[in-house]
Amino acid sequence: MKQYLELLSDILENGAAKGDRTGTGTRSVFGRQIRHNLADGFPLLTTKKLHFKSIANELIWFLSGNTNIRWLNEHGVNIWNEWATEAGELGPVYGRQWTAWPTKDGGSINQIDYVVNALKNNPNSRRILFHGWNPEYLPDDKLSPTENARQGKMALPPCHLLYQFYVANGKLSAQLYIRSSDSFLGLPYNIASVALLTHMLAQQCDLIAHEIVVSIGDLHAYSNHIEQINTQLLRSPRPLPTLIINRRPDSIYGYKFEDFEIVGYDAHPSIAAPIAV
Ligand code: UFP
Repeated sequence: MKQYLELLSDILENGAAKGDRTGTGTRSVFGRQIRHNLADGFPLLTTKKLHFKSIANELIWFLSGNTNIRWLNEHGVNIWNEWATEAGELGPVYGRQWTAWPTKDGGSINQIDYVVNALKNNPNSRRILFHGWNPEYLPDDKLSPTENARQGKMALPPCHLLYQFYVANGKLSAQLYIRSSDSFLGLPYNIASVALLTHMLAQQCDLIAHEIVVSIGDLHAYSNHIEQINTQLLRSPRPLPTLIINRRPDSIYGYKFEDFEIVGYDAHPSIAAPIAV
């Protein structure tokens, strides 16, 4: 994950000072990309220990269509707590749009079903994608995340929002577009998450997981993460771990955290950093 460290240096060297919604202040660059061949290992950052359990359970939660943090909390994931209402609701965020995009007649569309079906039956298609950006449900900037969720809007608009898949020679690649990326806290999670999803889809569709491409719009470092970023830049990346999936569930919705095994994850210690809400 040398490319990740290069992006951090790029932000520090070339980033424009930019104010932001959270009032924290950032250094920011626009339009960057990371590519990784999954045959070279599972892209879980080694210059800082990541909590793979949170990444996997969050993805399982997205795929279940759930938008309440209670299930996450029960499964040891607390990354969404700051944005939820007292009842744990986040509004129609990721999972809702992925699996039940609301339609004008009161029904819904499962975009994940569409992707699985296309990968199995029409792998040459150039239309194999799902999208989280549903303008009708975006939050009102003047209201707090929790107030938006109370009113049936998303607490936070999607950051990782467009997932496109590509099949050639029996190999599955994925490209993810992230409109806004917290380079220190969010990006390592988002990279591992799209890699895991690609492995799961490959298993379900009898394909070989190949390359992930992560394209980023506003890539930023918060002003209160600079010290942590510098600490990380002094560390040397180690060999990547391997992902083993122990079971083949009946569908993309059947995975459990226990199905995944990360082998050989030898990471530098974790680095704490405040999250901008
Ligand atoms: N963010 C990520 N990745 C995510 C996620 C959020 O980097 O998966 F959900 C960060 C990006 C940004 C903030 O720093 O959260 C969202 O703020 P905004 O909506 O103003 O871009």
